[in-house]
Amino acid sequence: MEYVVAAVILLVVLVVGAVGLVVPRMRRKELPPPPVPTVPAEEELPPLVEKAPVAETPVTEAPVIEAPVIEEPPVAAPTPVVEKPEPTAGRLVRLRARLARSQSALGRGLLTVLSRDHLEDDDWEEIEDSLITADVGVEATQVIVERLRERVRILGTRTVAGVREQLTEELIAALEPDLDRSLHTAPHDGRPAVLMVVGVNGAGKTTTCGKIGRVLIADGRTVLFGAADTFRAAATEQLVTWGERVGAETVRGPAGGDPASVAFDAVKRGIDVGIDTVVVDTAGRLQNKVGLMDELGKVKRVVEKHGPVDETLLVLDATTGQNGLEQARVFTEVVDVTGVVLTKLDGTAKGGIVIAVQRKLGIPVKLVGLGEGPDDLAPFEPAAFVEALLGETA
Ligand SMILES: Nc1nc2c(ncn2[C@@H]2O[C@H](COP(=O)(O)OP(=O)(O)OP(=O)(O)O)[C@@H](O)[C@H]2O)c(=O)[nH]1
Ligand SMILES: [Mg+2]
Repeated sequence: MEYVVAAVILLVVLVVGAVGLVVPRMRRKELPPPPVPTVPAEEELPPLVEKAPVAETPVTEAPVIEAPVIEEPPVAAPTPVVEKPEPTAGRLVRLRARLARSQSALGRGLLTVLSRDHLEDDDWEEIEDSLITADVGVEATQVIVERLRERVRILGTRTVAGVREQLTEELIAALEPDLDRSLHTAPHDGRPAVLMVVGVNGAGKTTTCGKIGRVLIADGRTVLFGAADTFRAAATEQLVTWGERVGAETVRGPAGGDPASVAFDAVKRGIDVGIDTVVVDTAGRLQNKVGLMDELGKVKRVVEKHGPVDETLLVLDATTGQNGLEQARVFTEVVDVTGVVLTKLDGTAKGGIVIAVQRKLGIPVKLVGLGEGPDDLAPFEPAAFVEALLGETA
């Protein structure tokens, strides 16, 4: 019995011992796998951290950085709204160069004739033709050529340079250099100067209002536009756009409204705000439409309830030549025109129209338009103009 008990105890000890050896081994076998994936996982973390926040985020953010760049223009847009005009000094030189180019036909024609040794009757006729072709007008041409012939005869001028000099003098004389070409734009009697701009459709009235405003503002004046062209909605927008460009407020009325009341309101606003110069744009009117012309007269009368209009500028398209003159005359009968703005001289080789306009209307050409650009407006100077007209004969 004792042997049996001893054998059982021994067996139990052996079994427990065996289990104790096997189980830990099994546990060790099972355990290693978990730590293996865990450790490498932890080891891989750093690369993930590097990739995600440091390397990849900036790449993802790049377009985000670009976005504000795209959004910036609207923020920057208001800045160029008021443009700075080119200096007036350099402008005249540029305009003269452009004028000289367009007038070269007249210049070349005269050069050919003037280079001949002796000027015969035929030559003088050719000079006449050149001037008439250049829109100087028959009447004015005859006067110019007659005087020139007389001077050449009396002075015995023989050289081309001599004849050219005398032709220059005659052309300048025909342009009546002593006429007052100043623009009355300065405020007076505690109220703004008032400019009215009139003329047929498409002559360049609205553009001229904008260009004048720009020059005045460059000179330190305050300007207000009155959009009294209520016939076309686009006309008002066109003037408003110019106003924004040059830094002038625009008083406008309802489309199809009464132009006279818009003009009245514009001048009233100018007085209230203390503006220096009010520029009133009007609708292009056909000279044969009596009703429209009457209305133009009304615009002026209504504005004059505030005080006299300082300048009424008639805008004429130089490319319409002699025909434009007939239309122009009707305006001078309706409103008291104080000056002519001859536009689009860059688009014609017939600069002589300046002479014809002044002669026929008896009104000084005060400004000339030489292009569509905002700075393409110049004060008219007879001597500089004739030099440019004959530029090629020098
Ligand atoms: N080449 C050239 N074009 C000009 C000049 N002045 C004006 N223009 C152009 O002529 C066209 C008509 O000008 P606007 O100022 O609208 O003429 P408008 O007299 O106000 O016309 P309406 O309002 O229709 O009567 C525009 O395309 C202008 O850019 C100029 O001196 N030279
Ligand atoms: Mg217009």
